[in-house]
Amino acid sequence: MSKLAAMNTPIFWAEGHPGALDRENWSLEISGLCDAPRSFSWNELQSMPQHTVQARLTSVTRWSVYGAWTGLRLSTLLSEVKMRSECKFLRFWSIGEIYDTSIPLDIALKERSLIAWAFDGELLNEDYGGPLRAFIPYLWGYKSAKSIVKIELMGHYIPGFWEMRGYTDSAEIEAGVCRD
Ligand SMILES: Nc1nc2c(c(=O)[nH]1)N[C@H]1C(S)=C(S)[C@@H](COP(=O)(O)O)O[C@H]1N2
Ligand SMILES: [Mo]
Repeated sequence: MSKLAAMNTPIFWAEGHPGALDRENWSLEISGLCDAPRSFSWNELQSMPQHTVQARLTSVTRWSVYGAWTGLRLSTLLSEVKMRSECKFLRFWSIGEIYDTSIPLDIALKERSLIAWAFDGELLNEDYGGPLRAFIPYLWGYKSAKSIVKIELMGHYIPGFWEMRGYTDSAEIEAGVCRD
């Protein structure tokens, strides 16, 4: 059992569970407002400077999970693709391209905003957004899109899957009871 499963972390897949995913052949495309759009293979991402951050994923449904998340800073990827100054939002797309969500650039550039692939030293499986997921601990969990295949760099905001169904666009975490 994975550590996240052992902690009874709920598994959210609003668009349906994607089934088994191929980590070694995964790639992440970055396109939109940048001068060097490209795809990154799993191996390329693994060879870039990694960070591990202690942080909490907090769902609007009030459960949360705290631990060590490992991956790449979004700022590293944005400089690789030569982001243009017109870029103001990042739009994450999950596998199947049904689930999307967008965050402001200033939050993406914070030091604990990651494209994550491990929790407490264990690679993420498909239940918890492996091979790669957004991990944005500053905002409600619905901004942390799972199993992402694409990041679009945008000049304006577009509401995503949950935002169109009533969750706030800003996803600012409000104080209240949390269940770990
Ligand atoms: N593709 C996809 N990503 C998603 C979701 C989803 O339904 N589909 N749910 C979001 C929500 S609401 C939360 S709280 C977290 C939950 O992460 P977990 O399922 O790994 O616990 O993932 C987010 N990312
Ligand atoms: Mo959530």
